[in-house]
Amino acid sequence: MAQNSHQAQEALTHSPIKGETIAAVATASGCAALGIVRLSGEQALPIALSFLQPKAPLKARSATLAKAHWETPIDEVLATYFPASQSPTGEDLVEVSAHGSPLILKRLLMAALAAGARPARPGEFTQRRFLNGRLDLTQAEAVCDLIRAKTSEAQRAALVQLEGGLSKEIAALRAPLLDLLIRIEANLDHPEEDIPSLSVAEIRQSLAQAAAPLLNLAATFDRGRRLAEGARICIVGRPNAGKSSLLNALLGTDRAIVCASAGTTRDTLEEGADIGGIPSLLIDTAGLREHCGDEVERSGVERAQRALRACDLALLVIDQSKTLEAEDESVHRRILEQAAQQGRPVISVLNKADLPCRNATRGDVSISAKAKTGLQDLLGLIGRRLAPAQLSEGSLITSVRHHQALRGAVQELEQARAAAARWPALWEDRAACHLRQALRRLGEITGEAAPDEILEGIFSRFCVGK
Ligand SMILES: Nc1nc2c(ncn2[C@@H]2O[C@H](COP(=O)(O)OP(=O)(O)OP(=O)(O)O)[C@@H](O)[C@H]2O)c(=O)[nH]1
Ligand SMILES: [Mg+2]
Repeated sequence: MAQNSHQAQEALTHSPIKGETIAAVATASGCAALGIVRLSGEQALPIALSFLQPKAPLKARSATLAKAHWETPIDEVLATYFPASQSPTGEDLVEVSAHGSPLILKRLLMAALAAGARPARPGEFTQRRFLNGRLDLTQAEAVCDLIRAKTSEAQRAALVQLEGGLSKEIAALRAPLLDLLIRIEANLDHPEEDIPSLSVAEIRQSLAQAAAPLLNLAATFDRGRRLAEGARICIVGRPNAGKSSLLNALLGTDRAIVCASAGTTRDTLEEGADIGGIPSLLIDTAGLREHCGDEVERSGVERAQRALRACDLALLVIDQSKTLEAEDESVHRRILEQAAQQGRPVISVLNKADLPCRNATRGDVSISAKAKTGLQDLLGLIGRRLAPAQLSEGSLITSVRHHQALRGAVQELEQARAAAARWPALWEDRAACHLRQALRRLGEITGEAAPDEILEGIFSRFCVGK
């Protein structure tokens, strides 16, 4: 291999230096009809032209046919040049679209690296969009969510965020806080001027009014998190009730071992599924007993209980073909009581409906996991329990980071209210301090006040080339 080829290989494996033109394959690995290599930075155009032979000069924002050549011919490609003023990254950008062969794309990338580009870090194109003010942090995060969305609902929520829906809401939440802070600071800084001062009662009321929409937005997190991460649906019940059979029936595959002997499932078993548009994680668990036979079974039961505590919805599977004993009743009661205490929905699923019914337990739905009957009713019920409200048009909080920042801002407002009550003479200083903190927490969401480690963490979640 020629020397520049070695240099390119080195650049592929060594850590990048900041502030240069970056290059990456922007399409997924593997063979495909098309593949794209992107370059962004001051030198994007000359670097691209070092390995491209276009028939005409590259025109801004239009595709030009060119031959790619580096040491030997690579491919016939389409190159599109976006000058900084019209480029998504806010700097010169060239996209080279070639046949989607991993070898072709690797050689195009190596040609770019040999000409002075450096390999892009994960998410660096989006990071440059953010740093160049083309989008704020919530929009940058939405790019990642959009790519990863597993259902149409999750995709829609990410699109609202990408279009600036969340940023607008945060701006609307900040406005009254800023207004309040300005009024308090005007009083503090210019007590001699005749600015009408706020009474303690007024400030307390204004703070409560400002906190309410913050709390409403934070409350969408439960639903938003389910959309982003998936709802955890835990299948629990007594041994042999048909839990693993239900998991298999919902997945449409023989994922879990099913056996006539009780105590087959020992460990928890998780599998992703799309349940009524909501990405879900179905969790099969060991049958619950009050007295466990051995240590493995005890661990299995503990894991089942942990999964139950951490789930969004429990499916309590009850074998309706069996006469219930005292232990069955007490385990069922405990599951229902625990879920009620924690405010988690439970669906009682009467299984084995293909067999004669031998108990009078009232369930929410009757199915046969074996004969696969009643499953549509169950799916409908799951969808309704997980998404009781109609889809709102507004933003949903889907990220833990946004939720924590919102909660933090609400806490600061509560502390400002408390300060106003506790120190009637000195409240203005303290309230102003908490208001500034609340504004900073909201600024973290959009990126105006986000520390470097938050930014690093966000962009490292991206794939290379995005
Ligand atoms: N007739 C009938 N049998 C079923 C049905 N669902 C499950 N079974 C049978 O019940 C037995 C136990 O099923 P599993 O799915 O392994 O039950 P489980 O609750 O996972 O059991 P453990 O893992 O031991 O707690 C197997 O023989 C299944 O074939 C059903 O709807 N109808
Ligand atoms: Mg099982």
